Amino acid sequence: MEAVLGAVALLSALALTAASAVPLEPRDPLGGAAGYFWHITDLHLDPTYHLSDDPTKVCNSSRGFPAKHAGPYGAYRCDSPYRLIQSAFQYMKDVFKAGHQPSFMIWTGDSPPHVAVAKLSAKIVINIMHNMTETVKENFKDLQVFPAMGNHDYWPQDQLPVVASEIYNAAADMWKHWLTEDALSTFRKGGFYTQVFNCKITKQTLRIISLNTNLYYSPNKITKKMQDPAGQYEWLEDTLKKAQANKDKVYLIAHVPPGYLPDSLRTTSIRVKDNEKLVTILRKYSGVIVGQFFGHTHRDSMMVLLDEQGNPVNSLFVAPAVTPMKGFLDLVTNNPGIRLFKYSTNDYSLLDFWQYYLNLTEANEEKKPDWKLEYSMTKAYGIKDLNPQSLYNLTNQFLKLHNKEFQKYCYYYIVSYINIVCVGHCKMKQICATRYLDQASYSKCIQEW
Ligand SMILES: *[C@@H]1O[C@H](CO)[C@@H](O)[C@H](O)[C@H]1NC(C)=O
Ligand SMILES: *[C@@H]1O[C@H](CO)[C@@H](O)[C@H](O)[C@H]1NC(C)=O
Ligand SMILES: *[C@@H]1O[C@H](CO)[C@@H](O)[C@H](O)[C@H]1NC(C)=O
Ligand SMILES: CC(=O)N[C@H]1CO[C@H](CO)[C@@H](O)[C@@H]1O
Ligand SMILES: [Zn+2]
Ligand SMILES: [Zn+2]
Repeated sequence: MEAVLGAVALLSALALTAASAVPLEPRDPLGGAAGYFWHITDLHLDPTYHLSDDPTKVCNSSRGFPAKHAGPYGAYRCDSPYRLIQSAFQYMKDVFKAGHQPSFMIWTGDSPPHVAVAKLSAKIVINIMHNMTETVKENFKDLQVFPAMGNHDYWPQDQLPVVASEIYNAAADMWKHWLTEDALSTFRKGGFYTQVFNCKITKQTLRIISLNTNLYYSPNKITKKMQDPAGQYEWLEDTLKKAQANKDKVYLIAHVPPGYLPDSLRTTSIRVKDNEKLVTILRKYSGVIVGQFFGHTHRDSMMVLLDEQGNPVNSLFVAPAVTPMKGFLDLVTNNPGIRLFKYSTNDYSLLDFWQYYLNLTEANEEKKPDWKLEYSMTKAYGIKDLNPQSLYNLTNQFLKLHNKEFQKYCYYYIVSYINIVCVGHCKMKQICATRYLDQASYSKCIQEW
């Protein structure tokens, strides 16, 4: 984040106000050709959050740093107060008040707060995951939810194991409500599963694959020397092969994304060797995978996977966090965000998404959580859908000097937290990360910039 921080400046020329956006009108006839699903991620509840005259005492997640401008809905230096999460869920229900319902929700992990390992325990982590699960269930009674494990959904954090464990078991019990016995059986052993989404509108089968990419995350010491932790690669290939044979369509969901981080140079989110392996599998089965959804970075970004010939074959989306905090040392953070996808009921291809957000500063000032539409992907960027070719063409636009779409992309990257100027190395890192997911093509992009 340092480089972006260095380039922080106000862009007065840029008219990027949320007021110009048209909110989703739930009363609009859907025409029968589209369905909707929510994507929420990185809730990071901090149960210690409370208003205090001493800004260092507002929340344990600020780690003793002052949480300035703390208010009832949170602070940029703290993880989420319960009230913030409730306000997000309330807004999500309001969007669909008029009758239409979303088909399902994907939830890509990280419920506990960013606090020192010693301040948590397996019991506390399970309690917080249970609290978040119950809160989702209470708010969305009949909604099918597909969760994925995050690196914080474990204790000690990041150390997700390759065998049955107390926490996998506890999560499986909590999520019984949503997942089948088959799904739970692989989940209990390795934190991953696959399950079909039963849709009454279409004969096309949608298969969800919830991958435990925390097994490939570099801070995970258990899996460091393993070729195929928990046999997940073999299982993934096998699952994709069967989906291909059955002509299923697949949505892949996971917490930690593949590819390169858009704000640090030459840094993959998962280990380099695992990134290479995963990208190879994703390319091989790009014909069955129609969407990929991740969290973890807390930022709003997209990637388009290219095949070996450089053709765009898959669209990947990283949704921003509900928590406004990234790490206690990160000064540029993000506003809280939630995302609604629109898909075609014919083939589950992605038509659009609406990114909603809470201006936390404003919410605290007004003491009212006024969640709003931040942008719609197709309208903001002038593209016709979210297919790989559309996203690839958009990244071509980004390359141009002073490109307006790219300036929006950088603003939305941190959920309209602050206007940033992203040029030079900042732009290079962002662009190379959007379209080059493997080491060779990414290095080439950096070298030739
Ligand atoms: C979750 O925790 C909050 C406090 O952080 C509490 O108010 C709420 O009742 C809890 N909900 C459940 C379902 O446990
Ligand atoms: C958020 O609210 C603050 C305070 O009202 C305001 O200064 C800022 O411009 C708002 N940001 C956005 C993106 O609307
Ligand atoms: C992408 O750009 C190419 C070349 O400009 C154009 O022919 C094609 O129609 C565009 N495709 C989409 C989906 O925007
Ligand atoms: C702000 C806050 O609630 N801080 C708590 C952090 O955790 C310790 C215990 O480890 C509590 O004593 C503090 O009150
Ligand atoms: Zn997180
Ligand atoms: Zn994470």
